[in-house]
Amino acid sequence: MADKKSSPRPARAPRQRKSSAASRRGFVATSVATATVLGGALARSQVVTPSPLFPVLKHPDSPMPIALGDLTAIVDPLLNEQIPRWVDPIIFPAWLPPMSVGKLPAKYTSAVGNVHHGVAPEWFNHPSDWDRFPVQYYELHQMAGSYPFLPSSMRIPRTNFWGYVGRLANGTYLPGGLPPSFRFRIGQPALVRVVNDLPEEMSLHMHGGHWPAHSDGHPNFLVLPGRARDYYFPNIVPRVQGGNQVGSAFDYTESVSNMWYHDHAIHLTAAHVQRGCGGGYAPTLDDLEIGLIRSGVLPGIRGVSDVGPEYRNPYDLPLVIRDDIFDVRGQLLYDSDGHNGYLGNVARVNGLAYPYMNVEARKYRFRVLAASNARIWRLRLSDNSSFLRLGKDAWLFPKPQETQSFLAGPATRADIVIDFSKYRPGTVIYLENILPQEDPRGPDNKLEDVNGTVVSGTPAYRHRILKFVVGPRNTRFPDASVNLNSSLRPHTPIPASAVTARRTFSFERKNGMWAINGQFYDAGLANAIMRVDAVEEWVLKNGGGGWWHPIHIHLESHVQVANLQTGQPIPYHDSFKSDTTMLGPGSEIVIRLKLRTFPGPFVFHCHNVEHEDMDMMFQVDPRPTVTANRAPHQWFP
Ligand SMILES: [Cu+2]
Repeated sequence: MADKKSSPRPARAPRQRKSSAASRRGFVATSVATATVLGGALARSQVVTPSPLFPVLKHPDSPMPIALGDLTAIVDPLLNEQIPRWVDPIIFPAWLPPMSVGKLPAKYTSAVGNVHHGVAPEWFNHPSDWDRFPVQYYELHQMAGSYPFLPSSMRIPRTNFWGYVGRLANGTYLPGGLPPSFRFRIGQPALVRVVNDLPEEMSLHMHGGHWPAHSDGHPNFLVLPGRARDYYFPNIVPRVQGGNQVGSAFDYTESVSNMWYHDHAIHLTAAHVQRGCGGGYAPTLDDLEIGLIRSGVLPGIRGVSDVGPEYRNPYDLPLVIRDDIFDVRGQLLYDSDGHNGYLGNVARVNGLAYPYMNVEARKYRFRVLAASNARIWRLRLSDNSSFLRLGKDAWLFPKPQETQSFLAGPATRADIVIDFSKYRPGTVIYLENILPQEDPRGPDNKLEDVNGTVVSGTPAYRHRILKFVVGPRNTRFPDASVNLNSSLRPHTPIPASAVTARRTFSFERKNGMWAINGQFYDAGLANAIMRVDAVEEWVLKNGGGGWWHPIHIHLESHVQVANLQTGQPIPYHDSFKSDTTMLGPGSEIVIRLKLRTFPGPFVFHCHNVEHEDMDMMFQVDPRPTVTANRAPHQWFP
């Protein structure tokens, strides 16, 4: 631990930047706010006694351990036009195999729960029908590394980052610059031992999941430096009737397809996500979705793209999109913009700036994740052709939607299928963003004007982020059959008659910070208390100022049922299950949700992570019995 403890130098005032280019562009290298955040966190971390169980580790892709937070040498940012395009092929996250299945890994140093932060009580006490398949055991480390994220032709130093590294059964670590990809199966529990090899407190949120409160990445249920927490992911769906009675039917309309993971540490989420602790990808399969792949409806290789250790699906791939600022040394720069939101000037797809991808002339499924801190994207193909959208956030739609574009704010997922078979080999197509945004407040549009499926005319703003080069199709594997008539995941609406309470949450600016109903986040206060299994209707209201707020609710999916601002029907792609609902200026959207299975506390918050950190976040606390106590009814430090 000695090298790690001594390496982060105390933050000091940044040097005056030499060039005026940076300030002209408006994405300034650093700020007092940044220095305060980093300095405070480092100071706190120094009093933590590291556990002897988990010595600091060297990232497998790094020449040496690296400490970030070095603000002693501030240099100019790279301008967007200094980044060459389409130099390197796209990379994809490596799939992390479990260290063992059904038995404790030989390389675990202690039994489940026998780590500093323990394990969820549900690990020891849950209904027997949760476990259809044996437990998959993993170990995930949060550590510093470096990787060549900028185009190789720039001959620039590798970019330092903080990220996630998976451990393998033999005790070695999975190399690579991207967070490894978990692949979960509904009915198969996972136990992920998360070890913090970084000098700040961390919290891991598996976004889109239905988890015990201990394992949900609550911002105060941390993994302290040198410590570990056993995250228990039961990978179950809630029951149709609620409750936890063995044999009571599961609600498979709630099965998730697209989860992702990122940091959620109190007041540090934005800085951690920007350094690389975000954008981890966790596709999840249930019997229905496995059936769609096996029968050739969804892209895959029959007999191979199935569950099991050999799983491989070259036609079903993640595209994790974010925007960042790099300096002329190739290092990430961070500016929270006074906690308004970090906007980058360089688009990255799966970590790389402006990569290209060779595709076959066939259908590809892309699970697109907007993993930006604050940027809102509207993505389309450069020829404005239509493609299919299969789902939003974690869930598949009942049937695909034909679309020419989709809106994706922070944390939004769009599950899409692009059919490249209509192009001749050699054709070049780009994925491009057509939504300009210069201000963290949001785009200069109404939400309704940019959330449509049709793009008419030529957009004034076109930022190409990924180049597709179409090649011939490998005829060994048949193309997928998915089309507008394909049945995907059934959806059962929540009837108005089931609603037992209605609440209004207004997301607003207050004293230069971010509040809900006039209150800042308070870990000691449960802001919404109800019985487990309650069905509620919430009005999510934009409190004004032209700000956009993507609102993320933990624990359960929610469904948009009315738009009180426009009175218009909810568009198809927002009509089913979501975990994040976008509020544009003036938005007032009614959602319904059932809060099943797990007692709280859970959080809900704006997913502009700078807003979340300061302090637009509330706690929802479903309880076995409603009590008058306003403090969260359980707590897991
Ligand atoms: Cu916000």
